[in-house]
Amino acid sequence: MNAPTNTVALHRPTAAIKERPDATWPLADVMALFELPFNDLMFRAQQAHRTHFPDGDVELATLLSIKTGGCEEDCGYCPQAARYDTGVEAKKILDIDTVLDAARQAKANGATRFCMGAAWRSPKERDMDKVEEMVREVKALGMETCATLGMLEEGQAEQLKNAGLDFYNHNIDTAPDFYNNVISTREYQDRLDTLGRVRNAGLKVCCGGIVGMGETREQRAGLLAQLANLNPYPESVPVNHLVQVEGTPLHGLDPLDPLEFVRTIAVARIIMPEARVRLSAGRRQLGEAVQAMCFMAGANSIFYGDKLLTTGNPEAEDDRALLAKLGLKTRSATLESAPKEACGC
Ligand code: SAM
Ligand code: DTB
Ligand code: SF4
Repeated sequence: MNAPTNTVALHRPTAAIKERPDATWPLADVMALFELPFNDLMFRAQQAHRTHFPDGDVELATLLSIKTGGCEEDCGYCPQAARYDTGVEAKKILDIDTVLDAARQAKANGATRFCMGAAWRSPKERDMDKVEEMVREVKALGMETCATLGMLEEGQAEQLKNAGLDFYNHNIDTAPDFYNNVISTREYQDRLDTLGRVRNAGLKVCCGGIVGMGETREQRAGLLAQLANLNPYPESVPVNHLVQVEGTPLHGLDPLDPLEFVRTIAVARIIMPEARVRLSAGRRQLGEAVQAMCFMAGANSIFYGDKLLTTGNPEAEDDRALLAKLGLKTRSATLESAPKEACGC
């Protein structure tokens, strides 16, 4: 497979978002955006997007599950929770060569970021050495690195930063007042604590949530308000559309109206204007027209490659065809630490 040719070189990695002294988003203001006539909301989102991302490029991030299944947590959406009968088998952590082969392939296909995910409540100290080696080696390939390993203890974020990690993904998943409907084995505050450790270690934050879990519009607004009120707000905001997996408690819900998903993306763009808003899980179910509306609403990042962690994602070839059809360029990052031959300048 070839890398997309319609790339735009940025000559810098994703910029860090600055602290904002007094900026907060009251829930009522976020709700008011959700309630706008659709075209007015899209117009506002386009204005924000064009102001902050004049190149209008789309970032390609490839995911790899480095440790699949057997997770002790009870997240109601997750096929990897051991307690649900979903057909996902628990596997051991991948070896470094397998991870590097996948990263090289992702880079050859045009991805600039490689995200390593583990089905852990939190990483054990014995896992950290292996993950740090993965991060070091993937970074040496000239890719942006991201990891999502669950909750971090004091010091672990620093260990990952020292190994060369750029981003840590840890989602708050939903609004505080809906959270207990979905997860009982960890608290909302635990998630915020981990995000604080990630920030303090100087890592960039990738944090978002899932919609379509039976929450109300106000709770979708609540999720986005929580994210926007983190100070600074996350550099990357993955907006996942629930992938309903048989065997999980959330399987069988009425799917979210696709236009409500587009609205969610648009509101995220307006209230976190400098963030990469990632159209994340659930793209297979959305189809091309809804995805095109999401790009119009300000989504400028996707998970790229035929698999997310355990579930399917559109084929890379189909994504390239869609981006080409829409005339969308892809981001080509030139990383400070990238070897010369990886430089896109
Ligand atoms: N175990 C770690 C944790 O929970 O933080 C990292 C991996 S976990 C799979 C990462 C995120 O994937 C979750 O927080 C959730 O937002 C998302 N996710 C998991 N299953 C999903 C599903 N079925 N549909 C949409 N998003 C999902
Ligand atoms: C995120 O917000 N979504 C990704 C990534 N971060 C780790 C995970 C989606 C998982 C979808 C279900 C699965 O494939 O297991
Ligand atoms: Fe485990 Fe993460 Fe899945 Fe929750 S989302 S069950 S913590 S893998």
